[in-house]
Order: sequence, then structure tokens, then C-alpha cells
Amino acid sequence: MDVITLGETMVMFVATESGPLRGIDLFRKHVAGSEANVAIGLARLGHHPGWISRLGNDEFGLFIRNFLRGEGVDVSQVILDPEHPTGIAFKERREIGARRVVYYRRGSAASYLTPADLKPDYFAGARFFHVSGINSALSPSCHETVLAAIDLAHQAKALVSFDPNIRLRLMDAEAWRRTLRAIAERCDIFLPGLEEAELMTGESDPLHAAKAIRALGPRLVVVKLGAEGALALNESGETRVPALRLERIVDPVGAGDGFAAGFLSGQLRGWGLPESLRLGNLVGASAMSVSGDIEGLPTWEEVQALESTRDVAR
Ligand code: KDG
Repeated sequence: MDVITLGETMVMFVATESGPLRGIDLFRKHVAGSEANVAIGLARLGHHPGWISRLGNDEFGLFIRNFLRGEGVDVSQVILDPEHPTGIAFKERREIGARRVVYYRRGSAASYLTPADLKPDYFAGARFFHVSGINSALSPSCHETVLAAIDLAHQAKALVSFDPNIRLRLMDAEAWRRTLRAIAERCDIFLPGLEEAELMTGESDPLHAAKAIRALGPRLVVVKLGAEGALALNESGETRVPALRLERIVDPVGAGDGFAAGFLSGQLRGWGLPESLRLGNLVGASAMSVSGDIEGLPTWEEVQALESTRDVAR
């Protein structure tokens, strides 16, 4: 595997019509989980990702496992837990304001992940380990599993890439701040959105926030700036790339995962920072063009075919 990911994946039921969920009769079934989204994005771009998790040994667990397998993600490290269910979630559609996601994930199989679930040999040969902050908000054992996986990744000489993916419904702001700072000390690439960087550091300026996060440990900090593109900071200084112009955003959830997949794909191809950031922006923008997290993620052929990416595709 060239990239290993770890985290909870749920079945997400997305409302087919707009409005509060109490008035909705029909939902469409999607697979949703930050790290699985990244793994699927990477597989579509031609890489060999693996995904570590626990799913319930139930219909939704089997659906998710089979779906990821079908996308070319290695699921050999997915445990089907006979005692705890697969987490599920429901997503609203709204014409005005943010779409709410309602979770039914407390006590889910993934929240029972433990460090004993990790196989050190699985990390051999990986170039990146990618994970998001969501796991740390699910349960203490899930958080411990993330820390143990980071250690195993480093022992295998893989770089650790981390997306905070703050969900304030899962943990309060102070707990997120504490957790993210502890993880930042242990990772190599830190990929926050601007609001996340601000919550962590108190800095609203992206460069100041990136400097404050970099001081905690990561060699590279990439702040995702939405319509303003992205800003990266490493030992050589800052790199800024503009965003792709989008006619319409259907659903911003999953954009960060698309960005991570595109960015890591660029790095796996040996590209420099500006090209990797541009591919991140492109894949992130593609994810926002549909209402599920992953349906918009492009294949490598699609990336190459996109007019607007003439300067990215090689
Ligand atoms: O990054 C997008 C996913 O995180 C989302 O589809 C699922 O919101 C989600 C969560 O909390 O896991």
C-alpha cells in the first residue's frame, strides 16, 4: 500500500429534497467517512490505498466494505465487529444556510477501535499515513489507536498527514484545541481549513496561523482557504495557489478529503508543492460538485481531460 488511512466510515442518508429532515420522506444512501473518502480519491487517481477500521457485522457494514473494495481500496484490515453497529448519519439539503448532518454513531463499531487492532507489518512500504481528527472525538480508545498508528507509520518511515476535520457536535472547542495540538506535535503534514487553524491558534491570518501550527511540529502546514485557494508553509517559506473557479457549490462536505487525496497524489507522483496544491484544489472542487462526499472524486483520466487543469495534468 502506498497510503494507509484509518477512521470511521458511516452510511450517510442524504435527503433527496430540501428542508428540515422531519419533512423528508426519501433519502439516498451514500458512503461517508473522511479517511475512506481520501482512500477512494487516491484509488481513483491510480494509487494503492488501504483503509483500517471497524464496521458492524451488519448490512451497512458489508455495504461499506464491499463499496470500498470495489473502488480499489485495500480492506484487509477492516474488522467486522459482531457486537457493535455500523454508524449512520443523515444529511439535510438546504437552499439557504449550512446543511446539517445528524449522527447515529455513538457506540458504533469504529468507536471501539483499539491499538491492538493495528498490524505493524501493514505499514511496511507505505509512503503516507493519513488520518483526520474525527477519530479522536469518537472515543479515548479510538484516539489511542490514532496515536499508535502514527508511531507505526513513523517506524515504517511513512510521512503522517493529518486533517483536523473539526466537528463541534462531537467535542467542544477546548477539547479540540487540546487534541489537535497534541497530534500536531506528532505529524509531518497538517491540513487545516482556515477556521480550524484559527480555532487552534487564535490567529485569523492564514500565514500567522500556519506559522503557529508549524511551531508545534509539522514540517509542512497547508491552510485551505476555500475560494481563496490554499497556502502552504514549509522550511522554504510560503507557497500560495489560487482556487478553481466554481459555477456552483452543491455540497462543501468532503471537499477537504478531496483536497487531501489530490495533494497526496501530487506528492506520490514526486511533484513540487505548487502542482500538488493545484491538484488538491481540483479534486476538492470536484468533490463539491455533487451532494455525496465521493461521487465527484475524479479518476486520473478525468483529471487529465479537464480543460481547466492543463497546467496540472502531466
Ligand atoms: O469529511 C467528510 C466526512 O467527515 C463526512 O462525510 C462524515 O461528517 C462526517 C463525519 O463526522 O465523519
